Amino acid sequence: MPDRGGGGRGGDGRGGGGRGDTGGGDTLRVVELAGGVGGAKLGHGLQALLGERLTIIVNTGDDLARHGLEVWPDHDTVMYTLAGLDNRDWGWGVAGETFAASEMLARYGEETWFRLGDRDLATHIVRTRRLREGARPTVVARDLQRSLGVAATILPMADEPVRTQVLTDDGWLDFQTWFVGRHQEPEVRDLRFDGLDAARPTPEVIAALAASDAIVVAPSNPFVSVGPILGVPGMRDAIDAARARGVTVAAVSPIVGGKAIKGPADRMLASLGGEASALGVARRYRDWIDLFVIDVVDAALAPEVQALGFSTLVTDTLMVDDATRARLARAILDALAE
Ligand code: FO1
Repeated sequence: MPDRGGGGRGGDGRGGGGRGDTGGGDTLRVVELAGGVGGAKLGHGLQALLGERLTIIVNTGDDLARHGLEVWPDHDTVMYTLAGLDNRDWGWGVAGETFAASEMLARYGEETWFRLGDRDLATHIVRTRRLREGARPTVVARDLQRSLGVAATILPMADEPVRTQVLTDDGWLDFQTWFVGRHQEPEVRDLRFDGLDAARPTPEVIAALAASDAIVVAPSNPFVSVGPILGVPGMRDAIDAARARGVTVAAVSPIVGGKAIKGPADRMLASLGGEASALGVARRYRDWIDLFVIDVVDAALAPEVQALGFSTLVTDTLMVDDATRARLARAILDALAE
């Protein structure tokens, strides 16, 4: 592995704490498009520098109902991470979690392969009550975040339900049934996003994009995290309108050295067409991204990525702790502020 001294413009690892330094980029109003773990880590780094000037639009296609409760994995992963409550070993759920309720659910014959911890269940109980009382998902999300002290704003991409389905040799599977229930093992032949055509960006999403100075696409799965967000009718128009007024869209490659840091993005790139490399992702993003952020491991790909029309930032994109989360955020904001 090359020296991860920070590479290109990589920052100095400061970041963290409130406004960060007065370096470029901290006054920017930034919108991050995010899926689960990768989006949460970068969002944590961005929040350390931007505070309430950060808005994160999260994918809702992974959402599901369990035990009669509404569970929003991507939203909750981002929320817990930005609240400093994230389980660093798993990347999802709450640190120090217990599973007493889950054990009791199993005794009643409930399926517990999708593991819901005791603290996590509190989130689903409050959320489900509010939704049943008629509150909009966006409003419920915001109130949960405020209760946990999250400074940034995390917005569901739409308030209408969207459910990702995965086609395998065993037929169509709900996303979490494939991702968790089947351990991502069956090869993905196709994807479907039920409800996507009837979904619309919320007024809050439209307003955040209209007010943004920069848009950052997290190192999330281009198919099942970024894909559904972009697929919401009207979302691309809102992003294109931002670009037309000079907003730069930066995307961080979710593929490093031909591999996904976490999750199935590399295998999906291979099985759904495309190349499991940062270049393969760049090709998918080429008509709406301005700046492509690649890891130092893939520095040799920079000329080919630039040939696609992108500017590139080569830096250390591995986020293994608070400092490296903030360093990547700093490097991106500095590049965006240029
Ligand atoms: N991922 C797992 O691999 N196993 C689980 O049992 C599991 C439970 C779970 C509960 C709540 C939640 O918000 C996320 C959970 N995840 C679990 C992660 C989740 O499946 C993925 O992180 C996202 O859907 C992908 O972005």
